[in-house]
Amino acid sequence: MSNVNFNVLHRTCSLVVLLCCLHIFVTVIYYVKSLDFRQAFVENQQRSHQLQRKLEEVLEEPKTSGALVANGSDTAGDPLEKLGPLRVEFSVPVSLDQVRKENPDLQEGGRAKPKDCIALQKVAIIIPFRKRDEHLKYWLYYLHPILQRQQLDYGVYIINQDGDETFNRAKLLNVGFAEALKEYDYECFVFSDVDLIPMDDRNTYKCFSQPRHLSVSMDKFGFRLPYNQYFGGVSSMSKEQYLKINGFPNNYWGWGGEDDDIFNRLSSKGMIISRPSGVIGKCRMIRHQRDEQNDPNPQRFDRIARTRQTMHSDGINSLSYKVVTVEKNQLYTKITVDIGKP
Ligand code: UD2
Ligand code: MN
Repeated sequence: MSNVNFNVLHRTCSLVVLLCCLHIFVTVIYYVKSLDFRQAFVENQQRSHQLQRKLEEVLEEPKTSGALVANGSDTAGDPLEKLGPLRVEFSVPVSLDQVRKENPDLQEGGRAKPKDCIALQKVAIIIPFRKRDEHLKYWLYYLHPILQRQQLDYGVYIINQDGDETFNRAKLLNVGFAEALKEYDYECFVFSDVDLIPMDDRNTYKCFSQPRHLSVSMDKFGFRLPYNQYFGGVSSMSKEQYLKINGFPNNYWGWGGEDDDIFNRLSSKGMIISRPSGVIGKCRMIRHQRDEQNDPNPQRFDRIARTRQTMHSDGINSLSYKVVTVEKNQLYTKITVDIGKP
C-alpha cells in the first residue's frame, strides 16, 4: 500500500468521524429543542384549561340568596341586569318575620307590582297545600324577591285542602284558578309545588305563547328532565291555554298521574310544551317523605289512558267546592277549601 493511499484513507475516515459527530450534535440539539416545545405545548394547554374553568366559574358564580340580592345595596339600576344563578339552600331556618322585613313592598294578600313601569303580565301563583308550613316559609323567602325582580304584577295564592281526606293536587289548582280570577284580572297562572325553588331568576314565572314547564332540571332527578312529557312541579299557562283544555282533572285523588293528564290535555289540543334551557331551568326540591293521605293513586294509569274521553266533562266546567276561610296577610292569600272526597 502506498503512502499516498494511506493518507487519503486517513483523511476520509477523519471526515466521516467528524460528520458523524456533527450529526449526533445536531440530533441532540433538535431533540432538546423538541422537548422544550412539547413542555411549552403542555403548559399552554394546561393554562388554557385553567382559564376556561375560571371563566365558567365566573359565569356560573351563584349570587347570594334571592332575598339578600333583592334588598342589598347593589340593586340600584335596572333589576333585570341582576338576574342570574342563585344560591338556594335549606340548612338555615328562615322565619316569616324575616321574610316580611325583607320584602317591605308587598301588599296585602302577597301582591306586588313594579313601581316605575307597567308589568307585561298579571300573574297568579297557585300553590296546592296542606301541612307544609316549613316548606312554605322557604318558598316565600326565596320567591318573593325573585318575582319582584322579574317585575311581575303578581299575587300568591295558597290553596289549603281542608280536613284529612285524600289529597287532590289538581283539583286544588282548579280552585286556585277560579278564586284568583274573582279577585283580579289575571291573565297568566303559575302552578307551583310548595317545595320547589328555582336556582336562576332568569326562569321567569310568566306565560308564553305555549304552555310552559318551568322546573325542567331538578336536583331530585339529577338536574335532568325525567321524560319528555313530564309536566310536574312548576308550570305556567295563560287563561286562554288553561280554558282550552277545560282546566285540570278533578278526580285524581292521591299521589301521581295528574301532571301526565294535564300533559295529555295540552297535546290533544295541539299545544306543545315550552321550556327554559337546562341551565336556567335548574331548581331544588326540599327533601321530604310522602305525606299522610297522599299515597300513590292506583287508578292513575287507567285515568291517564282515557284523558281524551274524560277531559271535556271533567275540569273547570265541573268544578265544585266550598271555601271555608280566606286569610290575607303581607305574604300570601290562603284559601282553605273543602273539596270533598274520592
Ligand atoms: C311530584 C311532582 C308534583 C306532582 C306529584 C304527584 C315534582 C317535583 N313534583 O311531586 O308536581 O305531580 O309528584 O302528584 O316532581 N302537598 C301538600 N301537602 C300534602 C301533599 C302534597 O302541600 O300533604 C302539595 C305540595 O305543594 C307538594 C305537592 O302537593 O309540593 C306535590 O306533592 P309531593 O311533594 O308530596 O309529591 P312529589 O314531590 O313526588
Ligand atoms: Mn315534593
